[in-house]
Amino acid sequence: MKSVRSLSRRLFGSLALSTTLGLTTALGLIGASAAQDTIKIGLIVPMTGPSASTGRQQEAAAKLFIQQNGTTVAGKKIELIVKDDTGAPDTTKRLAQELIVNDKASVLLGFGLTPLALAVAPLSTQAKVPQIVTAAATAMITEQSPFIFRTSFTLPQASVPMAEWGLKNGIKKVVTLVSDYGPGLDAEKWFSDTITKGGGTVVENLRVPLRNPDFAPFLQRVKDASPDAVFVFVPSGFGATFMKQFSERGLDKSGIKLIATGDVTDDDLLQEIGDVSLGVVNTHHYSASHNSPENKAFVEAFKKANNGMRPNFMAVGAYDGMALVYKALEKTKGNADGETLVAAMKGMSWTSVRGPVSIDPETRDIIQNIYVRKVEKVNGELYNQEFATIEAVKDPFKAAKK
Ligand code: VNL
Repeated sequence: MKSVRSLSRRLFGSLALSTTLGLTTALGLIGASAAQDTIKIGLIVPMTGPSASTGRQQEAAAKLFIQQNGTTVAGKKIELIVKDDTGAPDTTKRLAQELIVNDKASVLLGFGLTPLALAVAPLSTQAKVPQIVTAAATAMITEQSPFIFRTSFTLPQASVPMAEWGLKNGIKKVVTLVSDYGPGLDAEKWFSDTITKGGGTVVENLRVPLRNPDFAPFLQRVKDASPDAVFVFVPSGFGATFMKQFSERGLDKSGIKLIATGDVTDDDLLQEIGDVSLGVVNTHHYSASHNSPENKAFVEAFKKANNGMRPNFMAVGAYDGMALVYKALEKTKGNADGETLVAAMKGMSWTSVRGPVSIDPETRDIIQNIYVRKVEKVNGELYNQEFATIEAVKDPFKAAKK
């Protein structure tokens, strides 16, 4: 636990975790959930604050999944309990405790930002309750508890293919610009290392505070360095602010190419970002315009149920998190005991709306395609149009340790 706390401090300076020792006894008394007739699933996400769009998307997707797949699995009734942690780790932790101890939830889903996922890791270990991270994407999260699984993605998974594309497309001199916390540092490291190994140079690594970011001074430094490209990561919900300042500073007309992870050109914000995003090449695991029958049906149903809202990668993370729980319960014949569910979830594979996915049995992280996309207009609307696929990508951070 000590290492989780120090890592979390390092990743998110000011927000420290408090100890959970007092809870150990209470959690030790739990374990009756296997015999329950109703299986409770807790979804903890930010529904307010700067990451509210993540909560909105994830709640809508989890509800759509239940609407489409029914409220009964293997003879057990499913109850979804949604909680708003406002993006504050202490709140996430308190809500997780309440869901585990009072509601006897069998599984927890959600975790909109890395520090929120880390705050719950010691609880999932102690209570032996599976914690499915459907949003946060710092690579090391899944290492913090043997009960953590992930259906979102990792930043190394998305950033290495972006660097490889750059190297093949004449990008030699780059500046990176990332939000200064876990996923940003992952994006910076894996993109920079790949570019450098391939013979390119990284002239500056710029880190922008996560909270209330002012990109202007950093964009000036990008301009002054005049690289071939600037590689950017900001979390879901922050892309519009970044792109606005990018064009206000004239970077879109500077000849410096903008490349990014798909978090920046998030489907949820792309229309709002507008034409300044046209032509931006980026890498990610999901686009609302992914061309498959499963995705077409998903996007249509999601929009219909949510006043036309377009699903983004956060929606898909939660939709697949629910799919993982349902599939595991089918396999265990409705047994929701934590260790039984963990065993069932390892190695699970299915056809997601993003393409084929599986859960790596060793790391409990998702293995999935990463797509190279370019922002284009399709019937008057902006989309990340996929034009190349890197198949079955494992998280490079864990693969490198072997
Ligand atoms: C994280 C990573 C959050 C990627 C994001 O959006 C994202 C995280 C809220 O790990 O905190 O797009």
